[in-house]
Amino acid sequence: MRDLPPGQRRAELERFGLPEFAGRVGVVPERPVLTVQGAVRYPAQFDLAELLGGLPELEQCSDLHCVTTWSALDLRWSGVRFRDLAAGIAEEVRPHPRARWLVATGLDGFRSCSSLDDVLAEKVLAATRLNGVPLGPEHGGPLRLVSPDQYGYKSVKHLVALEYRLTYESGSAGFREHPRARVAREERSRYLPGPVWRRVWAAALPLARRPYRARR
Ligand SMILES: Nc1nc2c(c(=O)[nH]1)N[C@H]1C(S)=C(S)[C@@H](COP(=O)(O)O)O[C@H]1N2
Ligand SMILES: [Mo]
Repeated sequence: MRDLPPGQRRAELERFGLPEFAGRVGVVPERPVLTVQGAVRYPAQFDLAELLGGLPELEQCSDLHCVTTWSALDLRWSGVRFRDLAAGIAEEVRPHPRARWLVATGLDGFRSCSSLDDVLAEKVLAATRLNGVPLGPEHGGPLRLVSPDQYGYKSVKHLVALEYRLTYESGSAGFREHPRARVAREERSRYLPGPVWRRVWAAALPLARRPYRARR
C-alpha cells in the first residue's frame, strides 16, 4: 500500500467541488472552444478539437487529493500534456513576458489560479478521458486539468477559458485556495498552517459532499 500524503484518507472518486457549484452544470456546446485572454498580446478563441488534434496523446496514472482530506488513488487519465497545449497557444496569443500566473475557468464558472511554474510542470495533463472513457459531466468533460501534485481545486473541470496574469488572484475558492497548493507541503489554504486546515476541512467534508451526493 502506498503512503498517502499528510492528512489524507483514501476514498472512491465521486463528483465533488465547492458546494455552491454542485447545481451549476453547464451544457457543453457542440463545438467546444477555449478562450485565452488576459496579459496576452492577441486574445484568441481556439477550437478545442483542432487544438488537441495536433498533439501527442498520452496516458498517465495519478492520485487526486482534495483539500478536504480525501484522496482518490490510481486514476488513469488520458489526454495531452498541458504544457504542450500551452506552448501552441502561447505562440499565437503571445503572453506578456512577465506573466507568471494562469487562471483556468470551467463551464460552471469555477475559477482557479496557478503559477505558470506549477501548471506547466511535466505531470500536468489536459485530460479528455478517465479510465479509458471520455470525460462526462461528473468529472470535467470535455477537457479538464489534472495536476496531481496540487490539491484538487487547481484541477479545473470543463475547461473553457485561460487568463494569463502578472499577479496572483484567488479564484472561486477565495482564501480556501492556496496560491501554490502543493500537496507534499500541505499548502491547503491561505493564512493558517496545513495541519490546522486539515482539521477544519475534514470537519467540513460531510457538509460539502451533501449537495453533490444529493444530485446523484
Ligand atoms: N469546473 C470545476 N472544476 C473543479 C471543481 C468545480 O467545482 N468546478 N472543483 C474542484 C475540486 S475542489 C476538486 S476536489 C475536484 C473534484 O474532481 P471530481 O469531481 O472529478 O471528483 O475538481 C476540482 N475542479
Ligand atoms: Mo477539492
